[in-house]
Amino acid sequence: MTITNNGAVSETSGAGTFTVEGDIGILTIDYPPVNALSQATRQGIVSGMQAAAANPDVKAVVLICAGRTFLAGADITEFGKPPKAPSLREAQDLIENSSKPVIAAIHGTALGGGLEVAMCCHYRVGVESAKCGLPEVLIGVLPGAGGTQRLPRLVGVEKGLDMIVNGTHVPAKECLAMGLLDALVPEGELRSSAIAFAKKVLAENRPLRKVRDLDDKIAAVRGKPEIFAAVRKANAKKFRGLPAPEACIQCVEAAVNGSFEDGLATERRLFQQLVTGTESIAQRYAFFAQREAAKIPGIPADTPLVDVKKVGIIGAGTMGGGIAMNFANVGIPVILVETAQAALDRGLGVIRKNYENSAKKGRFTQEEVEKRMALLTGTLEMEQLADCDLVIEAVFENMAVKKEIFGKLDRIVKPGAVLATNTSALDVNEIASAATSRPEAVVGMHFFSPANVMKLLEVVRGAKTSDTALATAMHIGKKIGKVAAISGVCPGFIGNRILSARGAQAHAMLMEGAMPWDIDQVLYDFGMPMGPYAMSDLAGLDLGWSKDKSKSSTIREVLCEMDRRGQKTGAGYYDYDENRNARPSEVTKKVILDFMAKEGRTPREIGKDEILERCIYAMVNEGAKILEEGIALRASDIDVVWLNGYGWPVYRGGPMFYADTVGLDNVVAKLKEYGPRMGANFKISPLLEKMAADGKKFVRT
Ligand code: T1G
Repeated sequence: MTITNNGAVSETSGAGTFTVEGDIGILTIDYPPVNALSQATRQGIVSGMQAAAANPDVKAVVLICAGRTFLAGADITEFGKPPKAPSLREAQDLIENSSKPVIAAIHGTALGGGLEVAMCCHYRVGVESAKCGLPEVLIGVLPGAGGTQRLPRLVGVEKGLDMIVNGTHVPAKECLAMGLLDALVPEGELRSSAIAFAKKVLAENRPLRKVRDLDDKIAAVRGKPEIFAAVRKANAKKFRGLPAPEACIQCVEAAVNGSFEDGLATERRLFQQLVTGTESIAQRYAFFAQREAAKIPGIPADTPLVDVKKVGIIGAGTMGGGIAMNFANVGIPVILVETAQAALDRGLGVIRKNYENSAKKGRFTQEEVEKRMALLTGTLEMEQLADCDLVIEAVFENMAVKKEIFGKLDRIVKPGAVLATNTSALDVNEIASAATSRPEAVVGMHFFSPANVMKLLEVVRGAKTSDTALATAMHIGKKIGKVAAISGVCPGFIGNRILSARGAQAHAMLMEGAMPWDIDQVLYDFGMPMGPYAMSDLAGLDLGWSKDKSKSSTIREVLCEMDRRGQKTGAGYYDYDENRNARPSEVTKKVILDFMAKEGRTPREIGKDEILERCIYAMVNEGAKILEEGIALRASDIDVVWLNGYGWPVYRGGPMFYADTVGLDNVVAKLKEYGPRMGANFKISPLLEKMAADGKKFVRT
């Protein structure tokens, strides 16, 4: 490492470059894509800090990153591998024990270990668009480099605890207000502003304040265990099955009740427990699987994308309105088309009400509500969509209606636009055939209700869908905050097809002696947010049901005929009290037993293991078929769909990851053991059998 004055650039060491401008040393980390704290990054920090200490001209140091973001955390790919020197702790100690003030200059996202490094600096400045967070809990670990000890000292225990157990990325303005940042600096002037800040610190001879020595904010809650009890109680449901949040809380409790070093020791101990646990391995797998799903093998990396500046949505109902909100949220104008003014007014009214509710909860300012509403317009004339770059059809599931719409879009919308259908199961190829002049422009964009909330977007690739249409749908999906996964064309695509496989087993078991609440309880205990019958009651049993065509041919039909159409009627599979609390129903039980008697069936006791295995392994088997048929590109894409669209517990990785943890040979053996009980039409996937025989796994971790 050779250093010369007047800003001559030194040689780099690792991912760090150290330069000196006057009496300020600038340590720049450049480790694309997110300046993760890899070995090279840690080496860069260590060498740069050593150079700063050794250079008498250097009076203060600015730590800044090149590229799109400040340090975004430890390099997750290094987890589970032998540690490589220098350690993160060594880099942090050089900063925190520096005799010269060190200023962190933050842009993008200072996350995890990145923020933990910044909290070892004496000061932190950031641009307004920056965010800070300790999201380790989201990958099943905890801030393991002093974050649980330093953050509460800087921002207070309650705010620190909230950030740590929720892994939130906090905007710079809030970080300034809570004391995590010392100054906000103009966008595009981070480097110069940070240097000016460093000079100011020197000129004012400000103290070299170590965060670890701050005590007032944690002393304020000493002897108040109720703070931690309240966080545990408030989050019990959300944290169900996840060990990391509880460990985070214990670390912050240690920060309050003990010395800094003892707190660090607690943090280190609990981190080690978590990082080797199956839950964190599953959560880290889910993190990378989501990013893998965004990659489209086989299409050129430079495939041109449609620049989506204006979106048209056909249908301003629940789905159309929810979809529209996603685009308005990111500043993209939307024009909604309806067939009647009343429907249009109702649709826009529901959107406004949703935004107003968010404003009431403090998520939006009223000004932000109005900004979004200004981007949403409506029309009764489809011709108004002519200049849209993307049109999404979100009308009811009727093929004839959809084909008529796509025929019109084909004639109206400018060339080059992407024409998407939000169908949840219909044949995208058949819909595309109606856009006679441009089937290649047609793609499926299957949103999940509520479309403005649910993360999953299934992007359905038709036989003729062009690379541009596909890549644009994936790109815009990410831009509006969705987790997108590609599916081929088949009934139900990936998610609903697997849901049907599970439902078939559940319904079969109803006719063998299990009650809806038995099945729901098993799946809830497994980690699902709710079972199929509670879900049906929530959504309404009468979706797709018609009174005049109903022939009492299924349990669902009979319940609907009894006006037991779910929570909305106070009864469905379950009975509900005035607060919609569910309880098993003797009425439903009798309907089921009568059905069984009619079919000459005798109820049998079905164990919890059988309920779980028949439901989950049927899902795995269907996933294997989806892979065999090329409907999904990767087994991990199937997991991404179920993690983000159906509430599969993240600490179990997804159906395919879970099957690997059980062992595919055990899955196949159980499916064979249940044999005919799985149903006359049930066939074990040849791919699943072969992988089991070959000792293979679906996914790599
Ligand atoms: N380690 C390794 N690779 C990472 C990474 C990380 N921390 N973060 C992102 N990547 C890769 C990602 O896989 C993708 O790769 C590319 O970077 C772009 O990511 C001691 C132990 C920073 C907000 O949890 O939240 O610090 O697919 O597509 O949408 O206490 O990445 O291109 O090959 O997500 O602009 C804590 C995780 C770690 C942050 C950017 N930090 N990352 O989002 O890009 S644990 C995190 C993110 C820790 C300490 C503990 C996001 C982002 P590829 P991307 P993005």
